[in-house]
Amino acid sequence: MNIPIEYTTGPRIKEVIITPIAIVDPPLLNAAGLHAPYALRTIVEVITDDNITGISEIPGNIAINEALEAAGKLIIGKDPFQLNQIKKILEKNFGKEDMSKRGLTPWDQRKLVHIFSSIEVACLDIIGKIINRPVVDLLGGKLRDRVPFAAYLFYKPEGAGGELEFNTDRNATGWPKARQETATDPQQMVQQAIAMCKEFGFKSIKLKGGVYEPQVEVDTMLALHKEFGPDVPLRIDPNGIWEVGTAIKVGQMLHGIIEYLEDPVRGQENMAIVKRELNIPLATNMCTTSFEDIPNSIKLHSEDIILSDHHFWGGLQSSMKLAAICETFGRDLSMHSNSHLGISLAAMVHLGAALPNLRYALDTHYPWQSDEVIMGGRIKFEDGSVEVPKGPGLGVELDRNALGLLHKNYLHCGLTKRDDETEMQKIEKEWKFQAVRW
Ligand code: GKR
Ligand code: MG
Repeated sequence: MNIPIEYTTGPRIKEVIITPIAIVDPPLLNAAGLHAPYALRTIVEVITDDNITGISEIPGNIAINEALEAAGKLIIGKDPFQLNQIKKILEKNFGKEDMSKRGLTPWDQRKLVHIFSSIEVACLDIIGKIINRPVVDLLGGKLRDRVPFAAYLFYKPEGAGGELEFNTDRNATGWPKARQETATDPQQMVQQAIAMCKEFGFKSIKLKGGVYEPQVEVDTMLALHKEFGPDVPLRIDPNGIWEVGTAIKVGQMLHGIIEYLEDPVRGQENMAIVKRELNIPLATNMCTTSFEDIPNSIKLHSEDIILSDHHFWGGLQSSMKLAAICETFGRDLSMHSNSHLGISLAAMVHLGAALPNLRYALDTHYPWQSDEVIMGGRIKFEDGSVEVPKGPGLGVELDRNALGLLHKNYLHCGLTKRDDETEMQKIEKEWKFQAVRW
């Protein structure tokens, strides 16, 4: 008989606290429009009856936060070690989430994956603190001490985000200066890349495309290649906005200078067609985005690299499960990102350190942010990589003062979800999001 074990001793979850925050975000352009002056995140604290607090961070969205409030109530009294049981409880109450709920945006809009990710990461933080081990040890242990990231370039108008939207600090130098400058043509993008790589030491570069006519973006890639040479791997991600024919032409023009092409088109079928025509690895965080998508991905060979994201794949342990699938079927695994702070970064680093194969540097938006919500301030990058935090659990602690201020930002900014189309219409009235544009 299948009787779940109920341990009579050990910690129980007594409280779940959900705090929405708004962090300053520059006006970055992408296929869906423009980033708002603030990016929303949600900080989750899970507290046990013996007062151990586990923390996590997920993308902010009022509908997800409301569902998370309800989820928090369901897990009161549960043992934080029993993650399988917690998952079942959540699945039972929220039902299976149809993939259509992901939406057409570059980011994932499903609720359950975010909810489970936030609770799982916070519980792993608790478990790590109880057994005095870093989270990476709960994922099978560390295979590297440092995790490499890539420079993530964005076309953008002038501005650094926040209250001073589109204002600039005239005294800024180095990366803080480049971060606020206009970058809309190939030479300006090269300058952005030079400043970002100098500050963070990145050794590979990603361009967020899907903003301009494909030829402009190809010219940007060629200019980056000319500046950085063959030893700096390049990638471009138009978030599925190209037609199949366009993607094939762009791929041919960039052949030999890119390490992979990310989501050139929408859908696994189209990705498979593009893949057959080009001898370039394809990566995705848009067409194979859940375990349900795996069988078809394997059947069609829609991509070579899955860009996982623990916020969207249901947590760190699920991401390890995905890593095993990738290893079995000869796929690579790397990581996707959205605007984020140090709790998410710490979780990504623990996961990155445990992944069996890590051929490609991970994505991160972190250089674009200036706020932080953890003690000790911003996490340091050296030579483009981040050291695995050494303390127990995630190895980062909440800075309550910063949390309070960032929550105030949330209350003042009036944003409740990410809506890049509306932001874009503030500078180009007629602009409309198109899932496929060129
Ligand atoms: O921040 O504008 C952005 C990106 O477009 C982001 O939303 C994507 O989800 O970085 C992401 C990606 O790789 O597709
Ligand atoms: Mg992408």
